[in-house]
Order: sequence, then structure tokens, then C-alpha cells
Amino acid sequence: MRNSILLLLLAGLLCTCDRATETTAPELPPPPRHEFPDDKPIKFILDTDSANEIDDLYALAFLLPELDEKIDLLGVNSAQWFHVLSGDSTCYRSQQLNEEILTLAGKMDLPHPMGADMIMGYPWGEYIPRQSPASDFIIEQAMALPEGERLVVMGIGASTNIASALALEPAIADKIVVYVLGFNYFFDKEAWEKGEFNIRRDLNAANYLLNHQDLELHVMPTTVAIQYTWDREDTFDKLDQSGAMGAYLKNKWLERFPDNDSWVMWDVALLQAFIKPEQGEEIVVRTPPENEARNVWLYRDIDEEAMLDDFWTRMEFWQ
Ligand SMILES: [Ca+2]
Repeated sequence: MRNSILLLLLAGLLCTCDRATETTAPELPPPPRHEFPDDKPIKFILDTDSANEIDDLYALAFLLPELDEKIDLLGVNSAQWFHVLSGDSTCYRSQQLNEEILTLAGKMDLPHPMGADMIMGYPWGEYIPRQSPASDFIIEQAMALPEGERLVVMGIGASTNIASALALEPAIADKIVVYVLGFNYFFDKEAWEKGEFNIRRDLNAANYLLNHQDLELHVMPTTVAIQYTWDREDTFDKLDQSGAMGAYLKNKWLERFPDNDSWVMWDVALLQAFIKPEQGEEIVVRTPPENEARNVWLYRDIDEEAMLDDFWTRMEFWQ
């Protein structure tokens, strides 16, 4: 009897080993990575839900000065961030703030198309694109590129406009490189988690980007961006020396989060890591198991101290 049990246990162990061998995921090719030429600025579109939180506006204040020869800013799209507590017209509210900050910066001549006010598809799924001036703008700019060139679309809110543009005009997949701020990623478990604000705001759009085999996708998870947490007192001291833009940003913090002694500058972390690749470390990770199997780029770490120095150096522009 004892021998039979031993044999059964051994058989069970062997089966487990077999199963483990069978389920080992096959190797996948590395994700694409476009090499942008060093001698000219990268064409760039920012897609932002600026009326949600405050960090989008800080990202815009960093991006708008024409100090960086690396970026050729083509336009700023507004994005929705609708949820049960958000109130309505979230995209319109983002649009209003984009126009407010562009006016303050004297840059209303920069294209700033309005995005879609609803998610892609339906609340239960599907990928029906949500056409808007913002999705049209992404398509128009991508299709106007000479053969072999690409532009960057950075989404610092829900990915509705970006995914809709791809669904409306699949030919842009090899003309754009997409950067998004979203998802949680747990490095110890090598696990994604989609219960994050931007992803929840349009899960269909997020899945559409992950599933798109031809798309070069870079993800800054919030579990990494959280390192870029700013102290309020230090921030306000510096904003007081940053002219009308500084006063505007300080006021937004006070209006929205009067009781917060610190704030995470999620979106600014992604923007700065893109502008200075040496301040962000990217690794290759496999998409979540429920998505199409492929590899994408994911930030593992940022140099938040160097970023902060750069931010305040850039803000001298507004003095
Ligand atoms: Ca945002």
C-alpha cells in the first residue's frame, strides 16, 4: 500500500513536470525599435487628459518652451477621462485647459484638436474606433511623413484617440511610435495589472494597443512613475520664481489638491524619460496572457533626481 502511494506521488510529480514543460511560453521576437536620426527633431504629438489631476499641465509647461531641439511638437490632443465621479464632458474640460495653457504660453497657433468624449467600443468590450478631430490629426500627420520616417504619439491619459486612429487607418502602425503612461507592473512577479486609472478609463483602447502586433509600444507603468513624487513646499518655492506659468501651475495645485503635501508627477516622468533616454531604463516584457503574445518596451526605473533638476532648469524659460 505504502509503495502504491509512493508510486502515485511520483507519477503525479512527473505529470506536473510534463505540464510545466508544455506550458513554457515560446520565445518571441524582440519588439521593434525605430532609430530616430540624431540630426533632426522628433515629430511629436501629446495626447493629454489635462483636466484630470494636475501633472499633465506640468508636463505641458515642460514641453512648450522651444528649448529642446529634440522635439518638433506638432500638436496637443485632448483626451477623455470619464468615470462615475468625473462629471460629464471630460474631454471638453481637458480641451479647455489645453487652450488655457497654450494661451498663457502664447502658442494658440499650435494645433490642439479635440479628442473623443467616449471610450473605444462598448463598456463590455470591442474595438469600434471613436473618430474625433484628434484621431484625424494623428492619421493626417502620420500619413504626411516621408517613407521610412516616424512620429511619436505620447498618451498621458486614456488611449482612446491613439487606438481609434490606429483602428481607423491601420497604415499608420508603421509610421508612429506610441508611448503611454499607464498600467501597474510588478517586476518581482513579472505581472501586469490593469486596474490603473488611465487603463480603466479605456480598457478597450489599452488592449487594442497591446494586441497590435506591428505597433512599437513603450509603457511607463505607474509602479515606476511613482518615484517622481514632488514635495509641495519645494515645488511652490520654485514655482514662485517661474513667472506667470509658475503662478498658473501653483494655482492648479491649490485648486485641485489643497490638502496634499506632495504629488506624483506621473506624466512628467514619462515625458522626461523619453526626452532624455539616459534618465529612464527600459526592458522588454511580454504582453499579459490575455493579450496577443508579443514583446513591448516597459520602463523599469527612472532617475528622478536628475529629472527634477532638469525640470526646474527648463522652468527658467518662464521667468
Ligand atoms: Ca494624465
